[in-house]
Amino acid sequence: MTKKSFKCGFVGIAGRPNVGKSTLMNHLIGQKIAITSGKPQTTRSRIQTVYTDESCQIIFLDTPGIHKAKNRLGEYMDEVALAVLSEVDVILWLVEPSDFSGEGEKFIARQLKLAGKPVILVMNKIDTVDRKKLPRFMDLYRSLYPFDEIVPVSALRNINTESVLEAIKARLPEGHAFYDEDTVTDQTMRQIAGEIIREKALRCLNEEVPHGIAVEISSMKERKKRKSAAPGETRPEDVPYEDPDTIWDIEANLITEKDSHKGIIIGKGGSMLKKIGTQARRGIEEMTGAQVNLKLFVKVRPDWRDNPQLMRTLGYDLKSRR
Ligand SMILES: Nc1nc2c(ncn2[C@@H]2O[C@H](COP(=O)(O)OP(=O)(O)OP(=O)(O)O)[C@@H](O)[C@H]2O)c(=O)[nH]1
Ligand SMILES: [Mg+2]
Repeated sequence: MTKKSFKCGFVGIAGRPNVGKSTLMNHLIGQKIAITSGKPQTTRSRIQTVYTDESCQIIFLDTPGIHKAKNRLGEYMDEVALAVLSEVDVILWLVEPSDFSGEGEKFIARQLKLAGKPVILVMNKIDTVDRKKLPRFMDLYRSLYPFDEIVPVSALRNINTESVLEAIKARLPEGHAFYDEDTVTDQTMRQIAGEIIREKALRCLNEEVPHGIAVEISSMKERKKRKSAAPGETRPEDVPYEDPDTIWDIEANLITEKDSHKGIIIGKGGSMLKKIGTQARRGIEEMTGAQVNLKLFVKVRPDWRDNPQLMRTLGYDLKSRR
C-alpha cells in the first residue's frame, strides 16, 4: 500500500471589504484570531494562521479588503493585500452573493490574472439570499475570471465550509509541514490584545469615528497572584479562569485623529470608554485564560492615517512586515 503524501502550502484570502474573509479564516482554523465587524476595513494587516490535520498543513493569510484608498493607511492596506496574491500557492477570492459587479471586481480579476495562481471563488453569506439565485450570481463571476472552482458557503452559519478545505487541499503542493502542529498564528499576544480593543471600538462606535482609531499597547505585564488577595484583586479560587494564578496588567492608548472624536470615544461621563474597556477586557481574558486589568486612555494624533511616521509607530509599515 502506498503512503498518502502530505501537502503543505500558503493560501491567500482576498476580496472587497466586509465580505467575511476574517470570519471564514477564523472558522476554518477553529479559533478567533482575526477581528471581525460589520464595518468595512476592519482588517488592516496581513494575518497568518495555520491549519494542520493528518494529511495537510494550510497557512492562511487573511488580508485587508481591497478598496479605493482615501488615505495613506488605505494605500498601505491595499499594498498588503495585493502583495499576498504573489506570495501564495492558492488564492481564495471571497465575494458576497449578488449580481452586482463593478470596477472593484474587475480590478481584483485583473490582479488575479497577473498573479497566475489557482483561484477558488468562495461565495460567502449564502444564508442571506434565496439559494435559487446562486447559479445566476456564479455565472456573473465566471464571466470575470476562469476559476478553478466555485464554492458557495456561509462562514457565519457554518454551511459548506468543509468544501473550502477540500478545494484547497486538491490544489496544495506536496511537502512537509512548515510549522509544528501547535502553531496557530504569527500574531503576538500583544498584537491580538490591541486588535481585540480595536474590534470593540469598531463595534461600539459609529460613522467615521472607528475608522480613525488605532490602538497602541503601552504596557502588558504578566504577574502571579498573591496568596491573599489585595483590595480589588480576585483570589484564584473566586473566578474560574483557565489560568487562575495569573493577572495581566495592560495599559493601552486609543489613538484618534480628531479632537472632536476624543469626546465621542470617551462618551458621557466616560460611559463609552467604559463600555469598550469592559468588552475588550472580557475578550482579552478569553484569549489569555487569565484575569485582566485593562486601563484605556484616549490620545489625539492629528491625521495619523496620512502620516507615514505615525503609521509606522502604530505597526502599519510595509518594511517591518517583510
Ligand atoms: N449573514 C452572514 N454574515 C456574515 C457571514 N460571514 C461574515 N459575516 C458578517 O460580515 C461582516 C464582516 O465580516 P468580516 O469577517 O469582518 O469581513 P472581512 O471581509 O474580513 O472585512 P474587512 O476586514 O473589512 O475586509 C461581519 O458582521 C460578519 O459577522 C455569513 O456567512 N453570513
Ligand atoms: Mg477582515
